[in-house]
Amino acid sequence: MKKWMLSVGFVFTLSAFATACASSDAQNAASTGAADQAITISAKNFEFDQKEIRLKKGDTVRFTLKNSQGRHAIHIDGYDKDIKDNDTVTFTANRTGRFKFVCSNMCGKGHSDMVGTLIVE
Ligand SMILES: [Cu+2]
Repeated sequence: MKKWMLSVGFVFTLSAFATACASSDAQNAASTGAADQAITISAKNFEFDQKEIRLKKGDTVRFTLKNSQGRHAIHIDGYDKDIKDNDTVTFTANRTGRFKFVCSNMCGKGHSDMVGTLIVE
């Protein structure tokens, strides 16, 4: 009898766990969304490894910045997005055009050379 009660308790605990995990997965999916494109930009003194990024209008993009040297950040004009080092920003490219992205962290003498273009077609 005791053994039977224990196993019922165990199964109940397991299913409660499974429910909790499933709902947090659903929340994660809702907050991060499914990205059409994942772009990682690597920055060093004083350039980005990608100077031109092309997206299709409506694409959801996950932008990640990794600094390999120095301290840089990215600001994307027109979309008003800021990405810090080791940070990922997700957004939908819902405006077409050419948008400048620049280093937004004063990093040294080559700071103003750190520019690129995001092209949304
Ligand atoms: Cu800079």
